[in-house]
Formats: sequence, structure tokens, C-alpha cells
Amino acid sequence: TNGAVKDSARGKGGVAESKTDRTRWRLEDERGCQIWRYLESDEECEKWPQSVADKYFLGMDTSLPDLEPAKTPLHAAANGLSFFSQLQLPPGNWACDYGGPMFLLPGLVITWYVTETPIPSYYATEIKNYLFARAHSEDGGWGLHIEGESTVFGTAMNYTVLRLLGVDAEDARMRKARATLWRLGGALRGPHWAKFWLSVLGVLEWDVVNPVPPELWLLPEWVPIAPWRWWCHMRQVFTPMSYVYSRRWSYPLTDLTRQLRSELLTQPFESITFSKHRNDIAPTDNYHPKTWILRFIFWLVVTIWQPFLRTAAIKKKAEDKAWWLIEAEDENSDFANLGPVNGPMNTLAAYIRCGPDSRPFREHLKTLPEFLWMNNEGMLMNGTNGVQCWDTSLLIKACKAAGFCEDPQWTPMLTRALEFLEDQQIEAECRDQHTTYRQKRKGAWGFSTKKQGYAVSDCTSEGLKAVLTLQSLPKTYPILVSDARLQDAIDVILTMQNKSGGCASYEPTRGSELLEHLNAAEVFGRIMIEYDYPECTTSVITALHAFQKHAPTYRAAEIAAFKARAVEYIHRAQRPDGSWYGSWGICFTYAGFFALEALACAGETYENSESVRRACQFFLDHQMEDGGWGETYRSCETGVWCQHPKSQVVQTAWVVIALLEAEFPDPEPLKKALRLIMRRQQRNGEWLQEAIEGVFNKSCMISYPNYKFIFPIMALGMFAKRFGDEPLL
Ligand code: LAN
Repeated sequence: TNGAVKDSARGKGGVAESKTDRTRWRLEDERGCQIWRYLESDEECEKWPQSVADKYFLGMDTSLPDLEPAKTPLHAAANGLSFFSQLQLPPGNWACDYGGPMFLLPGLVITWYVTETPIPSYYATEIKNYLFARAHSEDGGWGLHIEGESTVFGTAMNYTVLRLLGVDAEDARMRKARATLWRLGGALRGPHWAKFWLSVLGVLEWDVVNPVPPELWLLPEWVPIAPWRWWCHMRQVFTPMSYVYSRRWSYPLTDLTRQLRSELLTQPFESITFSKHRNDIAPTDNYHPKTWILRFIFWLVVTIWQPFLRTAAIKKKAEDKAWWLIEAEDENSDFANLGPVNGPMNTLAAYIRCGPDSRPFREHLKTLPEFLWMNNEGMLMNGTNGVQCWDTSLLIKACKAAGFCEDPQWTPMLTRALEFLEDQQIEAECRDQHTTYRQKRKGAWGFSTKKQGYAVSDCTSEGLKAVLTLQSLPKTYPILVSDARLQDAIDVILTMQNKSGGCASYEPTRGSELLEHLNAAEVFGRIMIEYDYPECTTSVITALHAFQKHAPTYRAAEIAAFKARAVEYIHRAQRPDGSWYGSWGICFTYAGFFALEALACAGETYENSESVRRACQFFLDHQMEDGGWGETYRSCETGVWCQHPKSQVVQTAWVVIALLEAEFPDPEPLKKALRLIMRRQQRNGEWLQEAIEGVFNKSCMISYPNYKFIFPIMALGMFAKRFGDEPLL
């Protein structure tokens, strides 16, 4: 039945290979579309040698030279950039291991399995290596993200992946993982998304899945819960999920899936009444318990709507609408799709709807590998198809702060970065923009690539600022992005403000916060709608500010009004203790460094603003003995500062930047912090990976490994500009 998978996942003798040859991996980057290639012939390897970046990502020796040890902050920043510049990819962007979430690979591997897609053995081998490397040593399980404690979601799903890739159930590591899964109650106690994927696989029955009715797409637009109002990630996951759910499509039982039934469940499959377990969930997985109202709606849908009221005609109409939206999403992103959850789901929907030889399904298969990443441990799935525009823009920002844009040493690197951003600005609106409920995007930058094609408020803002920074030095950099295109970016940004004055991520908020009562995913918080974010709002404020200087007359009144209201929002979002809660980085150190930049932009500093003083005090109160700052990801989950036992280079840099933006008068705490950053720098200029940096939806962490370069460079550079480049060590 699944011979293709099994055979290709195993080595020649039928024994699972333990490792691929690290020297054969290459990261291909074509205009930002990144795919890890495994070169099987020696000739190919000779023709396409491994780059320093390849080696670094793979955890191999880069042989980069030791640099002259830095005594001053600027020298340390330059050493850092000297290392980081080696990681720039040919089109001009930076990339990284954008892992962290542990629930992404299962969607992909299950999709491959049920569509009988051959999995190249080098993928299979390295996915297994990664998952085993990431299993918790104490209990053998996996959590929602790499730092999180074992959950049913993480353990049941990653266990399943390993089995699908050919690992034996009696492997000692599998037995250990299974024991943990059983202790947590088995797959029946998994969250909604686990039950969905396991039903697709044919291991559970569809009755165990809380309803995902595509009929919601037939609701009139004025209805307060209509899906077009949801956060784009939720509606783009909901759409293919509802399509597959409505079709109740399952892979026919195989020997392997029959075995999985007994491995993942704590009681005999035949004895289970699946409909009784729809709301079963282990406490470890229940970050956001379902509300009684949601459970009541589910009950209505299952006991009244589906059996008695939902006619075949309604079902068909709803499925057609969902499919139409899936097709539009595919075309608008050239099959890249919004993210790593809807990517595999749209693939599966295309397979079900159009068949294995159809163009949509084939195109998906070609694009999915853009989500995969190789690191020293093996192969993982990134949170997006990359960090291209975002990290590249931020690096330019760091160079500006350190005064490196004028330094001829860095102009070739920065010119290529500018060329990349020019190439990646989104050129055209979506097909059926309004009927597919898409935000205006012409002129925007996304987080990853133009192909993915989703405008993000802060990515557009950072992209715009980065371009303005370099193009304002016309003797040094070419003018690649015309004024008309800069104005397009502003036109997008000006659509992003909420009534509150704040900005959200991809779109202004379209629905009420009450919609969170319908959050069915259990494992995440704040997913249903867009919210105001101090981080995004700050990027927008500073971009508008920079643009005002560049073109004082374009939409001047609107820009001024927008900015003023956005700054008011930043004030309102500050907590009494002086902090801001961060939604995309961990946590108070992240949001605080943004917010103080926004206030600085509005002319508010330590000297003239009570709010800035309060923020500075908050940071000073949390400075550690060694001069650094450190908070754990629990800050994001709980909403209160959770002290990390070890100070973190990235968070320390964020606070230094924050205090410098605030024009905090006393250099002493900053010097102490910078000494720590400098002492942690390696002889070749690099900084080593510490704790995870990013977060989404309050509960899931995500890695931003380039932050350990970008933000120390920015902090060191800003300090030197303000207080002079005196030796600190
Ligand atoms: C991202 C990554 C970047 C991030 C910033 C630009 C940093 C932020 O300021 C705005 C929001 C944004 C674009 C963002 C949104 C949510 C993403 C796409 C992610 C955190 C990366 C992965 C995550 C996505 C939702 C993961 C899939 C999980 C689901 C629950 C669908």
C-alpha cells in the first residue's frame, strides 16, 4: 500500500540509514525561494561547492578566521558583522533555522503519506534524526515547541511521523515516547488539530473531531462571526480544514495505521465511541480551554445541524466555496501559501479534489520543500517559508545604527541587500482581492517572500525604512525603488490602522474580541482575530516618520494624524509597571524596546516623559548581577515577567537599545550590559545560540537565530554613537 514511502525511507538493505552525508547538502536560494538540495553525485558537489553559510547552518566547521579581539563597542559590532556578512545568501538576503514549533512536520509528513508521495530517503533520514534529537531526555516526548514540556499534541504527532518514516515501534526511544503519551492519556486526549490529522491518516474516526463546517463561509458578511473577520492564519487554516472535514476523507487502513491505532490509544480501538471524546483534552495541551458557548455550538452542529438540516445542496455549496477560496490562495501565492499549516492542508485538499496527477497537487509538492530546513541535528520545518525580508531589513537597520552604511567595507553587502528588497516588494494586488477578503498589498513587503505575497504592517514598514536608509546615500547606493513605489508602500501602511490607533499584523482588526470564545484550537491563545501590537505599531510609526522626512508632502495630513493616534495607542498599551507585553518576541524586553523607539520618534525621552521614565525603571529593576537581562518564554504564556536563570545576549541587546532610545542619562548600566555582550562574543565574531527568542499566539515559541547578530550589532553601534567608542574591555 505505501511501498513507495517505506522503500525510499529505508536504506538499501532495508535498514534505516542513520545519517546523510553533511557535505552534500546545499541551500539553494532563487530570488528568496529557499530549498535544501542533497547532491547525490560527486560531480554535482564539485560544480556547486558548499558555502560558508551552508556549513554554518549544518553545524560544520566554517573555518572563519579569528579576528582581532574587540576592545570598543564599534569594533565588536564590526567583528559581529564580519561574521554575519558571511551568511548572506547570493540574492542578498539572510536565512536561518526558523524552527521551534513542533506541530508542523506532522502535517507535512501525513500529507505526503496519505497522498502516497515518495519521500526521498535523505529527507526521511534527517527528519528522524531531528525528531530524535529533540525528544526530551527525561520522558522521550515532545512539546508544542522545542522548549515546551511534553504534550499529547507534540508526542502523538511526532511519534506518528517517526513511524510513517519507518522507525520500529519497539525502538527503545519509541517505547519511551509511547509511555509518555500513555501517561498523558493517549491520542484521544489530543487537541483539535491532532484529532484532525489522525483522522485524515485513518488512525482515528472523524467523529472525534469537533466540527469544522465549511458552511461558515456561506454566512453573510455582516454576521459577527463570519470567517472573513478572523485572523488570516485562522481563516486560511480553517478553509482547507473545513473542506477535508466536510469530505470526511481518510486514508484507507494499512498495516501501519492499524498498528498506530494500538500504539497511540490507551484502549482497544473497537471499544471506543469516538464522538464521546471530541472534547477530551489533556491538561498539558489545554492552554486555552474551550468556552461553554463553543461547546454548545459544537453540540448543535453535531446533533441538529449536520444530521437534520444540512442538505446535500448546502454541503456542496459550502465545499465549492471553500475550494474556490483554496484555489485563490494557491494562485495568489504561487502555491507557497500563507504558512506551514495551510500549505500541507491545501495540498491535501487539491489531492482530494483534483487527484494525484492534477496541476495544483503537483505544484504544491514542488513548493512544500521550501518549508524544510537542515541544521546540525537534522531536518525540521520552518514557521514560514523563510525570514527573508524581515531579517534583511533589520540587518540594514542595525548597520544604520552603527554607522556602517557609509563604510565602504560594507557597501557591496548592503547593495545586495537593497537589491534583494527591491526585488521582493509586492507588485500587484491579489486576484479577487475583495471576494477573497485580502488586504491591499501592492507596494508592501511580506515577512518572507514576494511570492508568498502577504503584506505585513511591520514588515512593510521595516522594508520601507531599510530602502530609505540606503537610498538616502545616493553617492553610495543606487536608487532602485522609485518614489512611486515608496508611495505604494505608504498607501498599504495607511490601510493598517485600527480605531484604537494601533496596528495589527496583516490586516486591521475585522472582528470583535468576543470571537476568542470560538477559539477551538485549545493549544493557542489570541488566535481568532487581529489585535493591536505595540511592536507592529512602532515599526509603522517609525516608517511614517522616516517617510515624512523623505517626502514631506505626500498624504501629509493623513500620515501626521495616523502617527499621532498610533503614539497615543502606545501610551495606552503601557502597563502601570512601565512595561509592554510582547506578542512576537520574548517578551517584555522585546515589546519595550519597540515601544521606546516609538516614543523617541514622538520626541519623548527620559527627560521629558513620565511614561519613558517608568519604562526605564522597569528595565533597571530587572537588570541581573552580570549586567544582562533574561526572561523566559513563560512571560509570554503567563503575562508576567518570568526571570531566566541566565542572562540572554539578545534580550540584553533589546534593553540596551530601549534605554538608548529613551536617552537614559546614565551610561553605567549600559556599559555593564555591553561588556556582557562583548564577553559572550566568540573570537571569530559570532555569538552562540542561547534560549529561544520568538513567540506567537502566546503559547508557541519560535527561533530567530539571526537576532543574536542583528541586535547586538545595533546595540553596540548605537551606544558608540551616543557615548563615544571608548574601550569597554
Ligand atoms: C510570524 C513571523 C513574523 C511575525 C512578525 C513580523 C515578527 C510580527 O511582528 C507580525 C506577525 C508575524 C508576521 C508572524 C505571524 C504568525 C506566524 C506566521 C509567525 C509567528 C511565524 C509562524 C506563525 C504562524 C501562525 C505559524 C503557524 C501556526 C498557526 C497557528 C497557523
